[in-house]
This record gives sequence, C-alpha cells and structure tokens, in this order.
Amino acid sequence: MTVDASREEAPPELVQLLTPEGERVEHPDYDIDLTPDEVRSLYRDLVLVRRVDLEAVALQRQGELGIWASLLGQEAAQIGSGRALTDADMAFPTYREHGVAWCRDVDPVKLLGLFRGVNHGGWDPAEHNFHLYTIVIGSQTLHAVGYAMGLQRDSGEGATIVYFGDGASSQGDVNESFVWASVFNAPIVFFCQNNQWAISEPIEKQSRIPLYRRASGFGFPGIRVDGNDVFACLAVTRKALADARSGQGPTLVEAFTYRMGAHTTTDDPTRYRVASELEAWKLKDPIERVKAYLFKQELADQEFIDGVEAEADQLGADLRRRCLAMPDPEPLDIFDHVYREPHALIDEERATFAAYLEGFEK
Ligand SMILES: Cc1ncc(C[n+]2csc(CCOP(=O)(O)OP(=O)(O)O)c2C)c(N)n1
Ligand SMILES: [Mg+2]
Repeated sequence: MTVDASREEAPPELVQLLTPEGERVEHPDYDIDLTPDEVRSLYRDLVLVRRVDLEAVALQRQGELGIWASLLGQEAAQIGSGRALTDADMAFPTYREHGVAWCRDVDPVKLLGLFRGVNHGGWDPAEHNFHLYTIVIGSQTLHAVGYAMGLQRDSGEGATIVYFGDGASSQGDVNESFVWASVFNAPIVFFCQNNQWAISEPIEKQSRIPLYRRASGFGFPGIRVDGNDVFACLAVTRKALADARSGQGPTLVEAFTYRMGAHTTTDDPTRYRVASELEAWKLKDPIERVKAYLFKQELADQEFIDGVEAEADQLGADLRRRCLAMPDPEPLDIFDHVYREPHALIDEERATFAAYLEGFEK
C-alpha cells in the first residue's frame, strides 16, 4: 500500500553554516562570528575528542575496559553544543557525551574509570556542572527538568541542557519531561542527537515526523540543525540557551548526525545496516569540513594541522598510560557507597560477601 502523495511532508529545514565541502553559508536566523583563533580551537577540540574515543575503543578491544560507547561522527554536535555552555549552565549527559565532558573540563581518564569498572561515576557533577553519565535511557531528562526548575526558583541564572538520543525520544520519561518543562517554562535545552540508530532500531521505527517537530505539540519551539556542522551546533545551542536564561522557556534542538561506529563495543552494526549508508555519511565528516574551511580561508597551514595531530598522539598515549595505572578497587568498597549512614542490611551483605571472598585461595 502506498501513501497518498498529498499526505507526505516537505523535507525539513536544517540549519547549516558550514557545508561538508567547507564553504560558509548564511542563515537568516542564525549567524556566528568566530575569530580565527576560535575556529582553530574548535578544530583542535574535535580532533582531540576523536582521539580520546579512538584510544578508548582500542583499550576496550585489548581487555582494559569492560565496554565503551563511541562518539565517532558526533563530535561536532557535542563540541558545538558543549562550547555554547557557560560556567553557570548545567549539563546532563547520556553515556556517549565524551565531547561535552571535554568541554566541561572533565579529565578523560575519569570517563575511562567508569567503563573500566574502577569507579561509580568518576567526577564531581557540582565541580564541573556536568552530571554523571546515565545509562537508563531518557531518565536524565526528568532529572534535568527538575534541576532547571530549581535554577528558576533559586537563582534565576543559568540554564540546563540535557542530552538524549533519537531512540530515547520514544520513552515516556522524555515526553513527561517535555510536558513539565513546557508548562513550568523551565530554562532548559533538550539536545537530541539523532544519530539515526537506537542500537539496531532505525529512526523510521521511532517517528513518522522529524523529531524536532515533536516540540510544537508540547508548546515550545523545535529546530533541526546539521549535527555534523560545529558552527551551526554552536550557534543554535547558544541561541536556545540564551532564550532559556532570559525566561523564554525550553527549546528542542535536533542535531541531525550519524553514529559512525557501533552502538557500543559489544555491538556489530554490519549485521543490521548497509555499508553504503556509512560511506554516504563519511562524506559529511564533522572534522574534514572544518579542516577544509581552515585551508580555504588560509586560517591554518599544514604545520598547524600536524601540531594538533602530535598533540592528539600525546593525549592518546598519556590516557592509555593513566588508564592502565588506575588501581582496582577493593571488592568490599562497593558497600560503602550505597547509603551515607551505616545500614543493617548492607552490613549483613558486606559480611556475607567477605566470607565468600575468604573462600578463595590466596
Ligand atoms: C530504560 C532503558 N531501556 C532500554 C535500555 C537499553 N538501551 C541501551 S542504549 C539503547 C538505545 C538508545 O538509543 P538512542 O536513544 O538513539 O541513543 P544512542 O545510543 O543512539 O546514542 C537502549 C534501548 C536502557 N539502557 N534503558
Ligand atoms: Mg541514536
């Protein structure tokens, strides 16, 4: 059965400021004025976070991490939105926001600690204004709206940004958080990285309409941005955050991007998607377009590019060394972090587990 052509939608508009070929384009509502230093700095961020990710995948493959969720392909969405944040803003990530963690000055080795199983979070959310990674899909959107409502009541300053995926958009939590944010006019940006896949489920199985259009049903604006364009992601997120801070309420940003790698290191995407799809997205690489722009505008030369590459090599090597040096926790430590105060049940469980460990030969 075919769908009546009159029922089909026109293709959605996408905010883009830098084409895949590295050409600057204008947009009537979004513009950005970046100094050469700022553009070079964005390029550096993109390259360095890709290296952190590459090193982490290698470490997992060598048995040094239990699992890793790669950000490959999503660097521009994360660096663009992450660099739009000010110190007063609070970010709530999923488990893939290594680029945003970078922008919040979280040492990447702390991310590795979580995936190596040597800590339960790794950083102090209050110190970095970057919440702990959340694996329960979509649940952080409710936490973030609550936080935003707190900001609204306490200081009236700062905004909240919450990250989630295309798959998460089908979760009840996410839809409930849209209702709360809307009716309370909460200072929040919903930043959805539509990377086209939720493990093996394609976006077509999540929505009949472009995700950004969901926002209008809840009563706030939604916008689709080229998620592989770091300039556009920065401009759009800056505007959405400014709106949130000035009492305009929430915005849904749909960053249209692509998960270039596996869902996590436990997944094999060749089992459910065709190679040509990946090849098409490779042409839209978020780093290559900034590099092309830097060359075309004569804002950087090969020496600069090589310098960033050398810095990435050093970062990767340093990360590997510090990852391997992280001590294993004592098995019984896990019981110390369940409750703040002593607890009879936990004491009993600790004793049982200690007796079990005693049963092994030393
Ligand atoms: C509540 C809940 N249901 C199911 C899962 C298992 N799960 C982990 S990741 C994932 C897919 C998420 O896809 P998406 O929201 O698009 O984010 P992406 O991984 O693509 O960044 C699912 C279903 C989970 N972690 N939590
Ligand atoms: Mg996804």
